[in-house]
Amino acid sequence: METIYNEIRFNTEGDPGKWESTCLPIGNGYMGATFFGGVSQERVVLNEKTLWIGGPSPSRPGYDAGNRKGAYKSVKKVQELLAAGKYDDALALLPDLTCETGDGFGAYQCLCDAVFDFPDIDRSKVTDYVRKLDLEQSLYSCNFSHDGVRYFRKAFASYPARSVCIDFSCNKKGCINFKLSLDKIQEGGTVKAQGNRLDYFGALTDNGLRYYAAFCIVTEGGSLTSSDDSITVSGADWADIYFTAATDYSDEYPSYRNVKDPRLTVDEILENCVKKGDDELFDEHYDDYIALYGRTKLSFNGVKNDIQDVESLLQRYKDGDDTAAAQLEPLYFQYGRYLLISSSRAGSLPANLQGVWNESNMPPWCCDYHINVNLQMNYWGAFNTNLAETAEPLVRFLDSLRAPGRVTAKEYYNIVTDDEHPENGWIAHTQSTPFGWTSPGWDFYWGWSTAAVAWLMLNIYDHYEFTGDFDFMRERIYPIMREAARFYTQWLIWDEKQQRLVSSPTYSPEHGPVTIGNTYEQSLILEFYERFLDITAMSFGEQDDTEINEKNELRRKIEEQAKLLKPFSVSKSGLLKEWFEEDEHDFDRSKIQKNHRHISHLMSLYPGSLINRRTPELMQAAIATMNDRGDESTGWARAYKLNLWARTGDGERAYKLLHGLLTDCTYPNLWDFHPPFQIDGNFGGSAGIAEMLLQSHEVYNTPSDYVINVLTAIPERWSSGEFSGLCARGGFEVSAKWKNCKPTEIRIKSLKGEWAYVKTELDSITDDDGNKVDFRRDDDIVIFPTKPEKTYIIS
Ligand code: FUC
Repeated sequence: METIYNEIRFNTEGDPGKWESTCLPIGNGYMGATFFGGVSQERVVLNEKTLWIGGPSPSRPGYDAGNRKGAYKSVKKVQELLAAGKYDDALALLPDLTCETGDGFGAYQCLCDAVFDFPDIDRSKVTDYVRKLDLEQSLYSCNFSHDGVRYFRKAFASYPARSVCIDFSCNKKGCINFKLSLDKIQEGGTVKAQGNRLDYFGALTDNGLRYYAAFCIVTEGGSLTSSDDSITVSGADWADIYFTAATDYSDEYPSYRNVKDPRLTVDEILENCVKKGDDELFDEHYDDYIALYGRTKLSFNGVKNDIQDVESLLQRYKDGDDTAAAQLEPLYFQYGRYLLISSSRAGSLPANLQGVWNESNMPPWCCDYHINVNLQMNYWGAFNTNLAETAEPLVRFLDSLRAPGRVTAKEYYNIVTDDEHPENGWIAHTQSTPFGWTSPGWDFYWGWSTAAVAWLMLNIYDHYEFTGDFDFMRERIYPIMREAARFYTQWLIWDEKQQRLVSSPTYSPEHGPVTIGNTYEQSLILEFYERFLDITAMSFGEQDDTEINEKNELRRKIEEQAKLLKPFSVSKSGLLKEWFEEDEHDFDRSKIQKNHRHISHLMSLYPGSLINRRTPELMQAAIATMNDRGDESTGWARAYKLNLWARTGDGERAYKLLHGLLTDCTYPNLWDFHPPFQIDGNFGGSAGIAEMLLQSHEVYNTPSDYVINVLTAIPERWSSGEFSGLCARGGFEVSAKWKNCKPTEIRIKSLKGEWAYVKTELDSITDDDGNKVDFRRDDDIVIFPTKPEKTYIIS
């Protein structure tokens, strides 16, 4: 496929007062940097992902992540009162089902702004200005002409070098002049310039977390002088500025600190940067980045994506221009992938509500890890868009929540881990933090979400389904899932009236009444159970009979419980019920909002799979539900609905949602907004585009016979095109070309050597050596065996 230049380009400077809509972001998972491209002053907002207030602190000796001691007694009472129909009495107890205190919840902090002043640049004399983010190289640049000189400013964030590298040059010797200083530093922080280094360090006043950041400037020609807190470069030919930062945060419960002085980390990194130099660092960065980003390509209707600035692109898109659509949509798709690579790499925390980018010390929702949709959505594109490595921080984060999550399981659910019952169950609720915050929120009516963990288990289970990496699953994923499974098996109770096994109390995010066994909780637990049964059908090399018996006993319990969860029912008006009790005469409708952004009863349409084309009645009820809820909403909710409609196979409707996301919920820099800026919509939108092009959640026969279904929800607007390198469950990389909305060629690369089940009318299969491949056809599905690393061409 021809190279496509995916760029986000502006012909105007950004506005530091409008950070979330005009900046351009780079990141390496650990750190983020956002640029505005100011010609006489460049302000760079800098982030280090572990710089959080909250958690344990000398000033908060009793920190217990909000857990309310013995809250399980109130939970039990609420269960009994709800079962007895004493609704008001149950509600009166809900304040006991919240966290004891919000103190220590904390917030993600902004490290500081780096301010580059260019005294000799007069804005009024600047011409031919362009600033852009080149997604193919993960490279920010800002170039312009001034007084007959062409200036080039570049920056990239390297994962292998764990640094941000900024480079200033121009086409005339001796013209690089600037002063570097810092702004918006943390309270009590120290800034010290000496020689070519500017260091900034301190400990957060809230929790004593130590941080260290430093810039190292290398120049050619001219002079470099440092004052107390700034460095000035005059008359240089070029300047390279290396930046890095670290904290003494560790994800280890309960101290959440490591012993290494962050200064040592910073010194080692900068030494390496200086040794390598900008060119070598860029090559190393590019190789690392392209190995991930370069796996997937997408183009529609033969249109190339190598032109004009993003503001006019968005305007033309809004005006209905077809070419603009065929440029913007693949760009948005790739931007989601770029943002994920830039904000989620092994070694740091997962992408938060703003990825890794944050200009405030009090960001919206503290920039935390919301797990009643947002963190899950951040990783929806990790597997189908071929970026499995970016999910490692998520797996690690969930693992780190197990120890504190056991305390919450004990206090709120009476599920106790002790010597006799090790790793006996962990749980977390709507919001979590790097300091193991797993207790419910400070208000029950958004803070309680027992099924959030079950939902996250679907995310990490997908790692195995898409990559087939058995060792990673056995060692990293399975222990997390097993402990979550132990939790739910002990939590569910029998409800006599409903004749079901239920989670109770339940609250459908974030609206409606408190009920017993709502669809959100019941369906997510069942989705999780089904997956758990699938993976535990395999042997994990259990060491002895005790382990085998334990596993079998857990499986037996889950098999039994799965049958009794009965998550779905259809209301009198033909909608999928969000609340089981919906049709009862005394059902409390006062808190229901018809167009509420959450549509949590459709979890089994997406990301789950229990509602699919083989369950036509439920599918019909789900579609009626989506129509009833409407299309307009906040950014992430539109991205969710895009994925939901894609799962129904309705390409036109999915496209409408994508169009709305891009026109109504996207800033000029292509960040998604809620408002405010929230990155989940970017990730969900990118995943949704992939979901329209390729689905693999439906099975042919047994649980692992995933059917590869290309162009599942293809709209007229994408009548011809090609994609390469999307991923399907079962361990396949899939590419396709199509015309008139019908595939002309499908290429399947097998990773694991599983049988392939491909839904297609095409009738000839060859392998990559040109040999004809025998296959069996069952109706619209072709079935053939594959070998690892071989590619099969269906035409
Ligand atoms: C959930 C949503 C809100 C917001 C917040 C971060 O609680 O309901 O809309 O996205 O997460």
